[in-house]
Amino acid sequence: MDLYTYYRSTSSYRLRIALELKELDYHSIPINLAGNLSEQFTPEYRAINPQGRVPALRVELNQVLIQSPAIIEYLEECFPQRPLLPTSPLERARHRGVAALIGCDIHPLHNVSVLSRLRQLHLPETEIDNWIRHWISLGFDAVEALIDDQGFCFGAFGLADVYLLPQVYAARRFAIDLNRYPKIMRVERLALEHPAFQRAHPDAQADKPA
Ligand SMILES: N[C@@H](CCC(=O)N[C@@H](CS)C(=O)NCC(=O)O)C(=O)O
Repeated sequence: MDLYTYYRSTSSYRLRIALELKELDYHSIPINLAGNLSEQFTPEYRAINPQGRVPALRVELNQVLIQSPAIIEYLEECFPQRPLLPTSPLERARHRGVAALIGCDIHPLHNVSVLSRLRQLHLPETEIDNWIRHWISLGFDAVEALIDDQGFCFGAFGLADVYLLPQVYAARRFAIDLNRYPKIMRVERLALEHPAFQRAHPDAQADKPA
C-alpha cells in the first residue's frame, strides 16, 4: 500500500498509527503541505486525491482511498487482526464518540486551509493562536471528562487512542498547557512506550525536516 502523508499532519499520523498497530506494510510518499510548496494542490496530487488533502492510501493499482475515518474503517474491516474496536456495541460507540469529537470537532478547526482562510480574512496572528487554543482546549476538556481513569482511553488501546495521540502532538505544537489534562497525559505516556505509536510518530518520519 502507498500512503500519501505529511509528517506532522494530524490525520496522516492517525492513519499511520492504525497501519502500524495492525502491522501492515506500507510505503510512505510525502506530500509537503508547508509554506510555498503546498504539494497537496499540484495537479499530480489532485489526480490522486481531488480534495487536495492528506492522507490518502493506495490499496490497489487504481484504488485510492481518502479521509482517515473511512480508511481506518476499511483497514478494520479488511484486516480484523489486532482490532481497534472492542466487541461490545456500547464500548465501540464510546471509542467512536471520542474519535468523532477529535476528528470532526477539533482537528478541522485548525487545519491548514482553515487557518489560511482566517489569514485571508486578515485575522491577526495572535487571534489565530487564540482560535486554535480555544477549539483544542474546549475539545480536550470534554475528552478529559469522557475517558477512563486508568489504561488507554478505554482500557486496552483502540480507536479513541489512535485519534487522541496526534491531537496531543498538535496541542503541543500550538503550545497548549496540557497540565490541565492528567488523564490525557497518562494516555500519551502509555502510547509513546508502544513501538507502533513510536514508528508512526512525526519525529520518526523521513520527511521531517532535519
Ligand atoms: N477529514 C480528513 C481531514 C484531512 C485533512 O484536513 N488533512 C490536512 C492535514 S492534517 C490537510 O491535508 N490539509 C491541507 C490543506 O488544508 O490544504 C481526514 O481525516 O482525512
